[in-house]
Amino acid sequence: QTSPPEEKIKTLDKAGVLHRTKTVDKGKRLRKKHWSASWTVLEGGVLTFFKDSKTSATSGLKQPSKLSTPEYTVELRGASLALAPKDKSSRKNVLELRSRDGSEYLIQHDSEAIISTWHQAIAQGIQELSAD
Ligand code: I3P
Repeated sequence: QTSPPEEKIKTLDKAGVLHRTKTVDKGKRLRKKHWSASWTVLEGGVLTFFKDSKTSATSGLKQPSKLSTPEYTVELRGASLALAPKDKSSRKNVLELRSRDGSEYLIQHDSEAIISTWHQAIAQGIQELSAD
């Protein structure tokens, strides 16, 4: 018995609360970093950062209509992801995501295990899209 190829199933890849900040907007470096905790969803080749960390995580799953509006949505097609160089932040476990439109985001969590699963999941999302 064979199971269907996993990449054809569009489903929720991952969701959770991460710290994130945007550092470059379409090629323009932003002056200040504004770190915030954000409900973050990886689904169908798109990474979505919601405005807050709580509303969506609790009521949002039961009542999707109550989901707060996304603050940033990042198309993973053509994006790249790496551990952020030390000079980008004093925080630990920071990932740097560059989107195809020239924007950059830092993504952080105090837990190395949690950031490592996000690293894998986002990298896999990017890889699957480049294979199309
Ligand atoms: C920034 C704030 C950021 C910090 C940034 C500071 O100060 O403390 O958290 O980034 O460091 O400039 P302010 O609140 O006055 O804007 P990290 O936490 O990522 O280190 P930076 O100047 O080295 O980017």
